[in-house]
Amino acid sequence: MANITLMMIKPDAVENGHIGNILEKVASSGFLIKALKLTQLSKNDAERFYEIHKERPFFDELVAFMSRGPIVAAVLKKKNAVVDFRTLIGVTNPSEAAEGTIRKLYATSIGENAIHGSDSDENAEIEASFHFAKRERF
Ligand code: 3AN
Repeated sequence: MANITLMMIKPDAVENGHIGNILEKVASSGFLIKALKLTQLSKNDAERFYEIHKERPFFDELVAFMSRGPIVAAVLKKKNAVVDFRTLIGVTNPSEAAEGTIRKLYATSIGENAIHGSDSDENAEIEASFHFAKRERF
């Protein structure tokens, strides 16, 4: 079992001033920060990151949203990181997310849903490499 996941605090949550609260919740839930940066995706970066969704009707909206302002990217470590982090963030649609999850607390819509977490161990490694050079990962 791999023990890392890739988190992004999305532009909506950064704009709304939630970086500190989200990092505190992540850390107090047992995730160790192994890489961390404030950065901004270009349109091309967002298209590459979400390539798997390119045929979906919301793709253009998703790319515009994810590239409109800064994000926080992080590699997080914990036993069973991918599954446990997706539990912590809640389901895609914040109106259906469980009480206490990050999306329930901080997301405003299914499109602007505050936070990303990798959906598999394989994608966690691909996404970590997308955002971080080797010397930025600890
Ligand atoms: P998750 O982030 O929960 O794994 P995915 O992988 O299905 O969800 O979707 C990736 C991102 O695409 C979501 N985080 C959200 O920003 C956006 N998205 C997903 N479904 C929709 C939708 N129906 N309308 C608009 N944006 C969506």
